[in-house]
Amino acid sequence: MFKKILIANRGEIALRVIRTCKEMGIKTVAVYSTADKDSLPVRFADEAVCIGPPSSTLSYLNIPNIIAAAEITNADAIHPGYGFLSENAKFSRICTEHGIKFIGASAESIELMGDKATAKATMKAAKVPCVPGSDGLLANLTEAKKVAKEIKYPIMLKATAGGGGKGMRVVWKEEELEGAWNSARNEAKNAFGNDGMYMEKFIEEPRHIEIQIASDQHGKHCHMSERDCSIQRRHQKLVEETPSPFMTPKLRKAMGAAAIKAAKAAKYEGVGTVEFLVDKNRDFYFMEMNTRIQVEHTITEEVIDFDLIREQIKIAAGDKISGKNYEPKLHSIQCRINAEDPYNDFRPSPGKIGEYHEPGGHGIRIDTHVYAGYTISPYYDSMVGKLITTAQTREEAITKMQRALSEYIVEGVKTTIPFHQQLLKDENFRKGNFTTKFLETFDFKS
Ligand code: MV4
Repeated sequence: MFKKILIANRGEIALRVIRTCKEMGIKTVAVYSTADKDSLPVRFADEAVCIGPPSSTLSYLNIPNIIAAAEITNADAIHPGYGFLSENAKFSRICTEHGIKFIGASAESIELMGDKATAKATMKAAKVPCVPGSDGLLANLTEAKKVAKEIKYPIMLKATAGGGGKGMRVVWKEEELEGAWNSARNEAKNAFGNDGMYMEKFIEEPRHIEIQIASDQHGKHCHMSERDCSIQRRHQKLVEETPSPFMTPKLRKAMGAAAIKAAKAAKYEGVGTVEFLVDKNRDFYFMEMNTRIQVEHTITEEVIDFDLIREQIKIAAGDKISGKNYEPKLHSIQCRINAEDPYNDFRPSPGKIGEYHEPGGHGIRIDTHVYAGYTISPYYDSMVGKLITTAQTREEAITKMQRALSEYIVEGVKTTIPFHQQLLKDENFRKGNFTTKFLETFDFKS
């Protein structure tokens, strides 16, 4: 097992990793920017190294400084958390070259899954269900027209370097194709320096359901049930839950098996997530594979009673997994509490937290790095904390969430708490009747 892990991240996930390391008897090194010198990860880690000024590019994305911090502290592994360098193939490779274990995917898996057209071709070859569309990249507009005619409109153009909705266009009829083709390619070129495009049939009103998997270094894989992440706004998840209210035992079995096929095809090692689109007929299609621990891993931990960070560290150290799959035993919901103004287009609301009180009691978990007097910096994401409730049934988990939200006091910054309170009262949400389009029409009142 590792003796010392450096956490190349900040905020709640850095704290989350430190907590598990402490329980495993592993020493920890926090790295921090000058903006985070008073943070809890810095306080609770065994050692802390400043890696630069507030700007992420100069600190949490600064590979030479992070590697230097690992070398001077003698860390034998690096945990990248989510975001920042967690899906950076170059960083994974540099860690390996320095004899430091990267607690995440290999550079090869990251590269393979990072290029969406290649990822999809790999999945199709492995017989993972994929949305009908072009075979790999489209050579030109003429080919795009031809493929669209074959699969029929509406179609979606997608940037191969994309993700998060950038370089993506829905096209309803041929007259609109040329304009969409040009603007999507431009956007992709500017955002990623890569304008490769592929095409898919547009799935109308899908659900976003993802499967948590784990794969060890010895060829064993398992799935750990699903998370429904359909409640998103501009590709930002706001609420996640497991089980999905749309799930059936038959669908879970099929999606779990497909996720394991995907992990095998990617020669995956570590914990990861296979994202699917699920249509109204419960047909499902591979969307993307995330080669990192995700923000919403928490709800999976609650329903299968399992520490996913511990699993991640054990797998990285070479431990074997049993290969048995996990079934959700409870229902868990996570509300992301962000320092954003839900009444003002969710505009970030950084600043100093005044009074602060967390809800508590049975079935409530809060993963946060904030405290009374803490300043939420404008340099990083505006998460205040993740509020998670777990109960026997969905109804009880929702009721518990409403009770918890009513006790959560965060003064000094605007938060998404009032948004969650209204959402949880919505009849369709309560019935589990929602798709990824839900928030487009959700009538949030000030
Ligand atoms: C789609 C789709 C419909 N049909 N692909 C959005 C982000 C990117 N990873 C893929 N996305 C989508 N791909 C086909 N063929 C709809 C979306 C989509 C979406 C997916 C999941 C969660 C929220 C979404 C919001 C808008 C569009």
